Amino acid sequence: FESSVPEPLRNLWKKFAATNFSNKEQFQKEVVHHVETTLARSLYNCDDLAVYSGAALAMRDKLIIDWNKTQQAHTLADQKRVYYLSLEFLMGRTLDNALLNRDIKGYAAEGVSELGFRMEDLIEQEHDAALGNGGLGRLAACFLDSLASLSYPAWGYGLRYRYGIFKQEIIDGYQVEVPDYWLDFNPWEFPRHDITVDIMFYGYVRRYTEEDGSTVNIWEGGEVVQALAYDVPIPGYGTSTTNNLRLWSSKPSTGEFDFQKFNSGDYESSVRDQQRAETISAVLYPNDNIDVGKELRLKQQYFWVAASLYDIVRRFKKSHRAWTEFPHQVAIQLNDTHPTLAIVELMRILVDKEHLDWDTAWNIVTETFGYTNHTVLPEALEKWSVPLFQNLLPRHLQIIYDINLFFLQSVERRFPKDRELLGRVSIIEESNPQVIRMAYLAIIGSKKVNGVAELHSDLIKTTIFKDFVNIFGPDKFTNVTNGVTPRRWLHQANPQLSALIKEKLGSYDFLKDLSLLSGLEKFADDKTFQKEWMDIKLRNKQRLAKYIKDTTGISVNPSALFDIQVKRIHEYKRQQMNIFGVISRYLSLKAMTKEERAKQVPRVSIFGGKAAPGYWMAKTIIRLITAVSEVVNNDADIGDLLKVVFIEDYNVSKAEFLCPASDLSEHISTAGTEASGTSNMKFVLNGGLIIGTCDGANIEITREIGEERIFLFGNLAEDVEDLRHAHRYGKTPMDPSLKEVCDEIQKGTFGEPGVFAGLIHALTEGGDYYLVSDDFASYLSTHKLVDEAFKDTAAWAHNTIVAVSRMGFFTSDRAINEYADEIWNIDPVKVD
Ligand code: Z2T
Repeated sequence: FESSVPEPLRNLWKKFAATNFSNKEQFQKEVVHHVETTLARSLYNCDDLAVYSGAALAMRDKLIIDWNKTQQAHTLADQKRVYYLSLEFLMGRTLDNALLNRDIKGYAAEGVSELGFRMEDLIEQEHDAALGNGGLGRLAACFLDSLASLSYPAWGYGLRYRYGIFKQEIIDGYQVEVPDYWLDFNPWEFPRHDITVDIMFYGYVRRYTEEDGSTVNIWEGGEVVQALAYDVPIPGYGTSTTNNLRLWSSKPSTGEFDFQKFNSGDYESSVRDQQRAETISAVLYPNDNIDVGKELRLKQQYFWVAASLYDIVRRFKKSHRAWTEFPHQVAIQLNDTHPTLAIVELMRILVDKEHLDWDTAWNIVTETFGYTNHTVLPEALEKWSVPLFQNLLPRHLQIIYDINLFFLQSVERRFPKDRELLGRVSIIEESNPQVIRMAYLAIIGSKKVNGVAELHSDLIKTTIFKDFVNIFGPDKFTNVTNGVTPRRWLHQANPQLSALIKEKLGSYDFLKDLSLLSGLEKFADDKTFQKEWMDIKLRNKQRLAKYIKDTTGISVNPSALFDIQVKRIHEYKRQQMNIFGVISRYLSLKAMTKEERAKQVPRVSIFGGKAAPGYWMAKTIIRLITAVSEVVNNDADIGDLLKVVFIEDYNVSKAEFLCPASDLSEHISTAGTEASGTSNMKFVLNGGLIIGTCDGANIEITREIGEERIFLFGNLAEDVEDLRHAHRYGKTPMDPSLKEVCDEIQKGTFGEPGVFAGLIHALTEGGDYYLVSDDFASYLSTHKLVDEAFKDTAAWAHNTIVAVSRMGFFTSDRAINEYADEIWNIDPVKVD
């Protein structure tokens, strides 16, 4: 190692090397120390927040020591690293997770209890780190946990948004967005004031000819903004490996902050410049599966990509290897197309700055990148307007044109007769204005392209990327089915269930190797075990019932069937179908005699999720759910038989207590639209069953757990096109039960019907694009099967135990090992 401390003096450093707590008393000492010094509080001036902060700071110290050790081990090992580029990391809370991953929660909880506080209360003080919208961002967080737990040398790179996903409030039944300012006190990040990168925008390209006749392109004259690194330690489970998540924050570049202006009294405009720079990392775009094409978003993407690549290249250069070695040292994974500019930026670095010839550079680039696609929805595929792009990144546009030219030339040579092919696969779409198809650029610049569940990976090969399979051959396209981390989504979210499983299996090894859950299956018919299993479910439901009572005033019966759909609100996810189904159930109950009603299974229908602020239909769906809940919950005829609850501000920490409390969860997207889904995995892992369509990972869950343990319904992906076509030609009469529901809404049962006209219109004149009517009858009849099945408690217990015992495949550890072996070609590094 290089060091600025001369060899003979290093012993003093070693003598005083940072140490950290490893038992209860030492932990208490650190907590009190931080409360009294770092926080300047005392025993006489102390509350949950102060003690949470003290505990978090103590934990941070511990993590940072392991972090240092890990980074040194990785440098020494000098192996290939993976860089996971994601615009979203939906981390949730850290304290509980860090305590559990380091296996010290037991004595830490005891320690704070002796100081007069309860660990559960402290944990609740923490603000979620909500730098993501939904599945894509949470997947990135699960992947970081697995990368560290499996000891892979890996870094995450993202943006340090000042405002994460907005906080949702429900006011008079409508969603209202409130800013989520989360950085007030964030003990989990370390600013690295020495790690900064200047990033340029706008400007022009100057081209000149060198003495040897070669042309050189220089991008210059633009605006400069500085990227400042913040590091977040990522502790693995059962290892001291602590990886790094580096988040970039924007500020005015030191050269740029105009002291001239400042000193000459133009204070206001110099402050404006500062604000302009800070705007870049100010706010997360709150859209899940929708592309809006705003300039600021493109600025965010380039800012983050350029800073990250600069950092990666700087680290590579320290090893003094030849450039051609780059792909042996570096794998870069593109989480969707958001970081696709990295392909172009690396070309610019290699060609314009390092003066490599184009072909050498292109070979390096195409050996380095992998691209994960997360959606086939056309409205979500990123396309940048060429004029907008040219103005912001003129040199990058030239490079894209060159990549496209060479690509199209090679296609033309191989398929000389297919004239239309070139237009179809061109990176530039000849629309008005022209647009850049980012997915095509990502495919062309990557070594491997993967989808996130089997059906989805097949669909991208046969639909949106069909031509590219022809051009590059099928081996470039692969599948890595998503997974979730069992540390957060079982051990942390459901400690009682985790402890019961440990009791049966003999150890917590299943948290490192989830396939060991298979050892549970032999207890599936054990009556005492079934009872313990269902008692835990009941306690989790009681906890949720209490939360619902405290936050909404609604009383729900914990022995009712808890039916939960929590995810971003989107027409393709079909929360509208769920609430129409609830209305239908309500109408049936109303039509029953008292005697008939007495035989029904009581239900609690729970919804949660955010609508993108500009997504009017999604907001209308929320309004219908809240309107139905107001009517149903206050109908004396109905009582406990049906309750409808909308949980405000669904986020990671709420998911942690919702997943363990479900009997049934809904994953009911129109077949072929949900790439994978990951909450489906979390719910089954926590002993719930699923009602779902043949879509995304539901299909693989069915294969693993057995079709007798999942309530599948609805049309198949292969039939969707024809069904949509039939709607367009007016050949599909509305399903009669759905018609009744629509009539009831239009009668005004749920308030002014005009409010919901858009929803009805989408089903009728709108052509029912998401096939609600086509699937409605089978949706309702499948819910009847659920009711019947729920009456047989022993069979239900059996099925949920068997299902959990077969969920081993859906750990993110398996997914990460597949990426490591098939895409990145990386090996773990031992740190201890
Ligand atoms: C997102 O959460 C997902 C896909 C996107 O495509 C964008 C966002 Cl923000 C651009 C989700 C998928 O909808 C979901 O099916 C999948 O499980 C998840 O990504 C992780 O792959």
